[in-house]
Amino acid sequence: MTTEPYSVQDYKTDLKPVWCPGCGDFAVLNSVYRALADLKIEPHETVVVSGIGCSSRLPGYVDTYGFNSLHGRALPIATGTKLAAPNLHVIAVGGDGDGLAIGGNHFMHAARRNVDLAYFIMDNEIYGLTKGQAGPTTPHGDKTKSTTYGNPDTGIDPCNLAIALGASWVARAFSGDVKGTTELMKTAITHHGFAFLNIISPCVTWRGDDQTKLLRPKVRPVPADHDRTDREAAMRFTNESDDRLTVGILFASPRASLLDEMIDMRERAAGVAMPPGREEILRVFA
Ligand SMILES: Cc1ncc(C[n+]2csc(CCOP(=O)(O)OP(=O)(O)O)c2C)c(N)n1
Ligand code: SF4
Ligand SMILES: [Mg+2]
Repeated sequence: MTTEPYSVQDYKTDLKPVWCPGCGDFAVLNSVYRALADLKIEPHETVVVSGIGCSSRLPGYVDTYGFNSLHGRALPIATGTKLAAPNLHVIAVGGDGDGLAIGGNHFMHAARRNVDLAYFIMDNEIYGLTKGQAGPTTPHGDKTKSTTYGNPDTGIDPCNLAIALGASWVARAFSGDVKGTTELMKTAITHHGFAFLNIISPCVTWRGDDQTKLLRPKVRPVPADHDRTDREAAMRFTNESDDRLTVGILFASPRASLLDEMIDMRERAAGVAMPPGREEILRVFA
């Protein structure tokens, strides 16, 4: 981090986003710019890694290091990046299909290992780039290009999954609320361990205007008295009833990250004491 003032403009590339007008991902991108500017994170201290999908185009629009990789492979690449360069802020991004279908296995292991990175899913409940097939978060009964009579599968709640898998920080956002999403991103980026933020980001092309119209009135903040260290309480905000979409930090329970554990093992094996703090850990790996 730096004391230099950074503005949103400093994080923009010359590429213009090619998303459809009205796509929720524009607002997500704005939140990323604002979060990085507010945190005063130097562009060269940051890497944004994605898979493939409309949402996975995002690294091309952010003037940090970036990697638009393979479908479903954002998390293993982000994990390798963090282990090889622990001083970098690693942010993985992508779609619901990318992260929960083909990439679902990697989601499981990044969460249980508590890899020290932030992961933002742009959840439009559809495969946008490939023209509107149902995906893992498509609600039961919804008609899509691949489920013309209605989706026979039950959609999964990504936050429910993340909490169950061992993520140490889990939150939900609505892309239309740029301020709220920005604040959640800032906390996710500075969290020590695996921070998962599911951002509901409507697809106007394959889900129509209805998705935004249906979702916006359901959005409500997590109650002020919610104990975010309570796993069971957090689970109650997942798989919510049809008229409610709670946004905010659902679960936060810090624990040793993968990097901490690896250093701990190495120090134990060498018979020397574990370095006391985060700065020490980063210095050992630098
Ligand atoms: C190995 C592989 N399988 C399938 C595809 C085709 N494919 C590209 S993007 C995509 C789904 C994208 O959906 P999502 O991740 O939800 O992103 P969105 O476009 O909705 O933002 C698929 C199936 C691919 N590129 N590579
Ligand atoms: S197809 Fe959907 S997700 Fe893709 S850019 Fe267009 S509105 Fe966004
Ligand atoms: Mg999608």
